[in-house]
Amino acid sequence: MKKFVLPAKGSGEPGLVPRLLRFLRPGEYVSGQDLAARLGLTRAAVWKQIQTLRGLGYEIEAHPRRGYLLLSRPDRLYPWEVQAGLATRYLGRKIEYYEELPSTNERAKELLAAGPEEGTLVLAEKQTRGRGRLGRNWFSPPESGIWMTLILTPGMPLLEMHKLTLTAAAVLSRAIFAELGFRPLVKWPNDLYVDGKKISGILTELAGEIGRTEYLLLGIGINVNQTPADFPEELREKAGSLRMKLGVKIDRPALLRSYLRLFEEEYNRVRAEGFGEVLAYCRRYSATLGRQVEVATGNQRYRGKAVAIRDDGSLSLRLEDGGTIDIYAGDVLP
Ligand code: BT5
Repeated sequence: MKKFVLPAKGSGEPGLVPRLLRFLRPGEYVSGQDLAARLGLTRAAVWKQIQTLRGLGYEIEAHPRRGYLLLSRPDRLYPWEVQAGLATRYLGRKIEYYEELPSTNERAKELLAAGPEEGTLVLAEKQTRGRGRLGRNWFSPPESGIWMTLILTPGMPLLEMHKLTLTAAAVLSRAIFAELGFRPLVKWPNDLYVDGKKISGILTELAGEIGRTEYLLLGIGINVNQTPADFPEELREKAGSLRMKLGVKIDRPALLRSYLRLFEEEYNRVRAEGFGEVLAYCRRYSATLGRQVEVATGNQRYRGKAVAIRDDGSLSLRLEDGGTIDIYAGDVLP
């Protein structure tokens, strides 16, 4: 398990990496001497750090007279890449980053014993046992998606926690619109769809004791840069990615930053004022409302028309016998 936790400012490795990167710009040579002076290192130590950066996938030209030139950045969600220009107060201020994990939600659970700060983010380039709801699998190939878990302490009653799933979904749709210019639809209660294909799923888990929910683990999977061929046969018809919609490769750290910023804002608002705005969004950009659907909840199945998302976030179905039922958690079957 290869891991980087972004350490306190400037201490040891990879603490120097983000500092060094601040001085390396594409199209501009920086001399080793300059870097050494700015970082308070010897030139030999700078060279060593440059080698570390190269090992992390940064392409850097070393010219004997002119110095160093950053040629390209790797397509990675390194904490310092995500945090460069991150405009949040507490979300993503602490990041646990892994090349590979069984599941970011599982890792987040392990961290709970140490009492993590609210907003701690667990990120993995690849998951080997990514989880969906109810024991289903979440396909999480390397370096193409955003597989993450946010650790939150919402201090909300247990029965209201499902609101945060909707909040997470609505805000992700907004962030994608802000960054990429198209708006995925929210499929109640936890998915985003683009052109009829699922591009994101959310797995919310609670941890704590009865009557006192301490932590909410918000696990979010976003298909960002997959091509159709990257999906296994059984998902090819139903899964999509943002790149498949846009036709170009997408900057994952930028999208993640935008999401964290918008989510922090909305999460603060939901806690202070309620989730009226989220509801309005989910109703307006719904993949579910107005459709004949079948919903599985517990071991029951209901068929009917999805007529409303109620103020408490439940989905209201008008059943075939004319009655209505409000559902708080379930699966809308295709
Ligand atoms: C979800 O479950 O949609 C929640 C997925 C949450 C994944 C994140 S990734 C980071 C964090 N760590 C984890 O271990 N999990 C969370 P559900 O509604 O049960 O949907 C699961 C179903 O979606 C599967 O049975 C497949 O049919 C389909 N599926 C699996 N992988 C997919 C993918 N990458 N894209 C689209 N659909 C997928």
